[in-house]
Amino acid sequence: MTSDPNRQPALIVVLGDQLSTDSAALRAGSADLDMVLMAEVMDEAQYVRHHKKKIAFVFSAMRHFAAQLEAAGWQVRYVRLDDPANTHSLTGEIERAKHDLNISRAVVTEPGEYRLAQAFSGCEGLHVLPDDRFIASHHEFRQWAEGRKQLRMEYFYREMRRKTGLLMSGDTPEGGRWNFDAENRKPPKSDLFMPRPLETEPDEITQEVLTLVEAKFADHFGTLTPFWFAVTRQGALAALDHFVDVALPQFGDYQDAMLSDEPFLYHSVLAQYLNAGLLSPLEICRRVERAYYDGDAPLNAVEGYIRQIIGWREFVRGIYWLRMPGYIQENYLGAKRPLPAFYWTADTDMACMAAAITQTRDEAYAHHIQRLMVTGNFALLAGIDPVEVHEWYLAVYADAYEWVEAPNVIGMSQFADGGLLGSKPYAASGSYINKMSDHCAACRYDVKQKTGEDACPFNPLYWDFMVRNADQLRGNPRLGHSYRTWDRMTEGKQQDYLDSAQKVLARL
Ligand code: FAD
Ligand code: DLZ
Ligand code: SF4
Repeated sequence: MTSDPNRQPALIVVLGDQLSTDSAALRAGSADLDMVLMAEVMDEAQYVRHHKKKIAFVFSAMRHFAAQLEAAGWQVRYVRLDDPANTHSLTGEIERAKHDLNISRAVVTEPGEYRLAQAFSGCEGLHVLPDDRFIASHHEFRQWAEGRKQLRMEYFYREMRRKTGLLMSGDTPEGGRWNFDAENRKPPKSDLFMPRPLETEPDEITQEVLTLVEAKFADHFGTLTPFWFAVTRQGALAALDHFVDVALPQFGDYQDAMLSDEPFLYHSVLAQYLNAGLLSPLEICRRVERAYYDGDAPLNAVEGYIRQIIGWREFVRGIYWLRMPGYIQENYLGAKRPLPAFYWTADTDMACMAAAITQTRDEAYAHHIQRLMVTGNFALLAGIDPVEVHEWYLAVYADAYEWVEAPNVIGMSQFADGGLLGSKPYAASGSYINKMSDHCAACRYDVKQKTGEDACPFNPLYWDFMVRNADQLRGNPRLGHSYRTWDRMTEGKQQDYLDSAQKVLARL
């Protein structure tokens, strides 16, 4: 677009999760000629009722990014939420800007969510460019997926290792293996030194946004302050360095551990920066890889971390675009129960659930195992409608965008896609949570009791889930052991489990 000296000015549309100066749309534009459009709109803040911290993070990062573009010489039309002329939809703002500025051509990097891609496809004169901030394009993923009976992340991940050269020594993976998870996933120890993610002091721009969010979104879920997320690329880079220095070496060992008073453990808490465009996946992985070659972090941690980003993150994006629009409606197990109110209040006697939800409310963050094996596991066992579960996850986490959240929830966590993403449901009784956390010691329920009023609710619910869904799951070879255990129980014991589960479900 820059090469034609006679071309007309264009509108370069930058969305709230496209805050990268090298996004496709900005690369296609010219600071001398074109106008950037950014808009804070109610439609995006409320298509699910996002956590207050998430809205504040996105708005503040958008405002800082607009200032950065202006400093670099771009003209920016920045529409604030409280602008009286705001139409409160992105398509409305594109049309309004085109009209006001007398511009007929607009350019945008493809949005991450299907609903917005659909809305943009109806906008005349809007050119959508592929989002090349990912390692695999849609086309590459489709080609890889085509003709495969099962899509398994591990094989896709190896392709991404070969493509990027990360942790590769020629054609061979570093250390002679692709995956070092056998050395990871230790239970926690409470005397571990616990790092914290880097905390950023809110500046004037962020303070103004916090006031706005408190005024306009007072009834949304979540605690707004203290607010410590970075809101600039520079701040996000500092958070990356901090993670590599203080937490990465132990990331692998304690990846699946949970401790009541430690919301972050050795996790990076970078997903919100990465998904908003403040960091790129490859720069994170190269930084982490360097720590390994410099002898600052062990291979099990570095390989495990890189796998999450070039493996899981790319893989779930591929699945999303392969299977939308139907994917978010899938309900293989026919789960229909409404989401219990305590997902919003944390008012439950289950200590593990109360810890995960309280922390989600306060930080707009929970780490992977809390999302998968606590709140996700409970919803799966209790048979909660996957659409309600999906909408909860999309609303409550600062890193949540549908392209990454939906495959994790609908596929990995709720098995609602029937096993496209994962080979078996992540269903577990209380003993898994007891092994990986310190929650059970302080719980009103007894994790060792299998049935009855004081039994850990996860225990009877696990068997109720297996029995309820036997038609769909009994044939799964990875669940053979569980069904054989069930079959060996006396009828009386089986009935005790099912009766206890009904009591738990009735209380929901
Ligand atoms: P770390 O544990 O430090 O991991 C490093 C990075 O790897 C993350 O920042 C993230 O970019 C990537 N990553 C790790 N696991 C996954 C995964 N399964 N899928 C995609 N990327 C991954 N991640 C999101 O970014 N947005 C979501 O909305 C989201 N929803 C989830 C819902 C459920 C039910 C589950 C089980 C997982 C979800 N995840 C989601 C994946 C993962 O839980 C988060 O990426 C992670 O907890 C973010 O925290 P972190 O940055 O400290 O990650
Ligand atoms: C998440 C979000 C929020 C809360 N607000 C805005 C906004 O006001 N303006 C905007 O351009 N983007 C916002 N976003 C990010 C978008 O929802 C995101 O671009 C789409 O979901 C596509 O991934
Ligand atoms: Fe959670 Fe059950 Fe342990 Fe209580 S006993 S913390 S409900 S796993």
